[in-house]
Amino acid sequence: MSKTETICALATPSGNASVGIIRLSGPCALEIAKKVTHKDLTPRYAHFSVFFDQDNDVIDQGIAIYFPAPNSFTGEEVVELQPHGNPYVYQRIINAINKLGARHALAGEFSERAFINGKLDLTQLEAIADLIASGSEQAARSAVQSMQGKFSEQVQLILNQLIQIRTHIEASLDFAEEDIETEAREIVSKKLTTLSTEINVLFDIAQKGAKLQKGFTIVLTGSPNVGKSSLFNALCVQDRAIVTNIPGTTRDVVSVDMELNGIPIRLLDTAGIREHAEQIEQEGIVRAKSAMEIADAIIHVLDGTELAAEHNFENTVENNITVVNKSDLLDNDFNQPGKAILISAKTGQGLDKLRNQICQLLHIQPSEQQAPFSARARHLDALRRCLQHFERALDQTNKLSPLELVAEELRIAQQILGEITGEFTPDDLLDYVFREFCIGK
Ligand SMILES: Nc1nc2c(ncn2[C@@H]2O[C@H](COP(=O)(O)OP(=O)(O)OP(=O)(O)O)[C@@H](O)[C@H]2O)c(=O)[nH]1
Ligand SMILES: [Mg+2]
Repeated sequence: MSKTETICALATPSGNASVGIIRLSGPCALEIAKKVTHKDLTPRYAHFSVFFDQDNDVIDQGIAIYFPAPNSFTGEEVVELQPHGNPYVYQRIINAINKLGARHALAGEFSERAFINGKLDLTQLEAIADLIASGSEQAARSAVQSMQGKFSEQVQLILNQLIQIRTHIEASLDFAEEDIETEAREIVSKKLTTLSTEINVLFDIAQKGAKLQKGFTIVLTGSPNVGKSSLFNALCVQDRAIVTNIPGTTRDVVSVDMELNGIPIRLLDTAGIREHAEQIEQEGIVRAKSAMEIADAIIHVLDGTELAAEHNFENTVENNITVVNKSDLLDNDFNQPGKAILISAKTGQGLDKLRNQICQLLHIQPSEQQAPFSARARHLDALRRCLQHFERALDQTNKLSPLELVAEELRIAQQILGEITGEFTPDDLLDYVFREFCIGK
C-alpha cells in the first residue's frame, strides 16, 4: 500500500459534542483543506474558518490548523479541522474531503505513519492506544510512562549491554589463543547472568503494567454466612449482591468492575464453601473454586463471632489475605488476629487497611507514587523469548561450546528485543499491532 496517499478520519468520538476533530494527513492535506476552508492556512495558526462542501454550500464553521511536515503527529503534512460535534456535520465534511482525493484512514493508520516516519517507537504508540483505553487512574498513569518512552529506555539499556557482549565475543573470535577465549567466556557468562536478572526485573514491571491495563481479579471466599457478599457490597460501594442471614444465599459468581485506590479491579463474590450443600449450592461451590483458580488475589473471609480463641491466623498462601469480619459484634478484648485484618463489612471498620493490603499484595504503589509502565502481551512474550535465548547462550558458554553458537543465540535475542520497540518488527506484526487501534488514531 502506498504511504503517499492522503488519508482522513474523525479523531474524536462520533456522537454529539461541542467540537470534534477531523484529521487529514498526507501530501495533499493542505491543498484539500484549502479547498474546504477557502483559506490559505498559516502553519500552526488556529484559523477561524467556514467549512464548505464541493458545491460551496456551507457545512459548518470552526477552527482549522495546519501542521507542516515533519512537525506533525504523523510526520507528514497534517491539517486538523475542528467543526461542531455532530455526526451529520462530520459526514458531510469527510465526504467533501473524500471527493477532493483523500481516502478514509484504516484503523491505526495515522499511528503507523508516525512510526514509519520515526516520530515515535512502537511501544510509545501502543501506549497512546492504551492511554485512550485506560479504565483506571493507575492504568492511565502507567500508559503515560510508556508513552514518554520509559519502557523503550529500559529495553534500549538492555540492548546496549547485549551489543557490548556480542562485540566482546566477536573480538575474541579473531584470536586463537586459549586463554583469551577462557577469559572471554568468563566475562560473557558474568555479564549474561547480570543481564538476565535485569530482564527478569523488567519482565516483572512489564507484567504489572500489562495487568494494570486489563485489571486484577480478586475473589472473595469463605464459609457460608461469614459476610462475603456484605464485604463485596461495601468494597464496590453498591448494593450488588444479595445479603441475607440464610447460609448459602450466594450461588452464582457475582462480578463488579471497580477501582481500588486507582487500580482496576474485577471483584468476584462467590458461594460459601461447605461440605453438605444441596445441588444448586454445589454448582455454586464448583464455580467459586474455578474463580479462585484465575484470581490474582484471594480474600478469605472468616466470621469473628464463630472463631475459637486459639484460631491460628498465620497466612501461609502467597496471594491470600485473611479478614475477620463482624468486628462490630466482637468484645473489645478480642485477640488481634495476627496477620489477618479485623473488619466490619457493616460499619466499614478496617476496610481502608484491607484496601491498602490488597494494593501491597498486587505490588502496586498507591496512586500518588510512580506507576509501572504499561505493557502488552506481545512485549511480555518477547521478553520471555529473549530470556530463553540468554539461557541457551549461558548454557553454551558454560558447556564450552563454540563461541559462534553463543553469538548466534545473542543475535536472535537482540532481534527479539528490537521487536518490542519496532526496530526489527516484521511487516505482518506491524499490521497486527496497528489494525488493533481505532480509526482516527
Ligand atoms: N453485625 C454484622 N453483621 C454482618 C457483617 N457482615 C455480614 N453480616 C451479616 O451476616 C449475614 C450474612 O451475610 P452475607 O454477606 O450474606 O454472607 P455471605 O458470606 O455472603 O453468605 P453466603 O452467600 O450465604 O455464603 C447477614 O445477615 C449480614 O447482615 C458485619 O460486619 N457485622
Ligand atoms: Mg453471599
